[in-house]
Amino acid sequence: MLRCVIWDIDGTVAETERDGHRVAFNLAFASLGLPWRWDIEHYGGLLGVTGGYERLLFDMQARPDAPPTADEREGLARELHRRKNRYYTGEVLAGGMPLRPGVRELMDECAEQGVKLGIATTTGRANVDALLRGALGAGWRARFDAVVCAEEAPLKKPHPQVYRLALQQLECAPGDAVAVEDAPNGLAAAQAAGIPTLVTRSLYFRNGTFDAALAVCDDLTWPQRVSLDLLRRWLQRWQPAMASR
Ligand code: XBP
Repeated sequence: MLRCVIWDIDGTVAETERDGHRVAFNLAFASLGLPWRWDIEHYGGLLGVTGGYERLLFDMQARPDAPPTADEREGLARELHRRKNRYYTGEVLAGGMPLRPGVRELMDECAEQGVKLGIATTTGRANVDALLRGALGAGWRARFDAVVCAEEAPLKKPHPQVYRLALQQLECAPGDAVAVEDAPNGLAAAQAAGIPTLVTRSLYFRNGTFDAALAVCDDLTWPQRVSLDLLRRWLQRWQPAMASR
């Protein structure tokens, strides 16, 4: 029985990467006088690394002008990440970042039908708060029964930690939940926690292959509106298929 829908944030609930986090990273580089800039294409490649701090450290490996020692690189990455999050929650989200099509409708339907809502994300709590405050209003937190962020789940996707914690807080078995994700690392994390996963491909993962998904769509209204009824029908079809493997 479908009891919970657990949402990823970046790329899934809103298109936050290209015009949100990426722009804020570039503001952080500039604020420290660094010549580094992440263009749209380069950032797409970096999205294979989840977590902004981890992404910064990864990118520095290929930069001859990055600090020479691991300690210095970690210090710089921490400072850049702190600044990036400040720009993201302040300047970048100030203009408002809309929810992706169909997200609000599916969340509302869950609330109407008593299906719990959870969040499982590798980004920080302040980033989630700033995004959802803008999109859902100051009372957004009351809509969710569990909100698990980087602070509680330091092991980043594709590690399943964030999903396991969300299931615990929701008091929900993996087979009674559906995860909503946009990217291969997210799908792998939810799948490793045993949760059937709907993939709503984001800008950067339009051409991704998501063979293990419950279903794949371009957004929650295309090629058809994803309602709770449709999720339940997909689940009925999917569970027997999984059990017979
Ligand atoms: C999203 C990410 C994050 C954001 C920025 O992962 O990879 O790193 O880009 O987050 P997911 P930070 O959507 O799979 O949870 O706050 O760590 O910079």
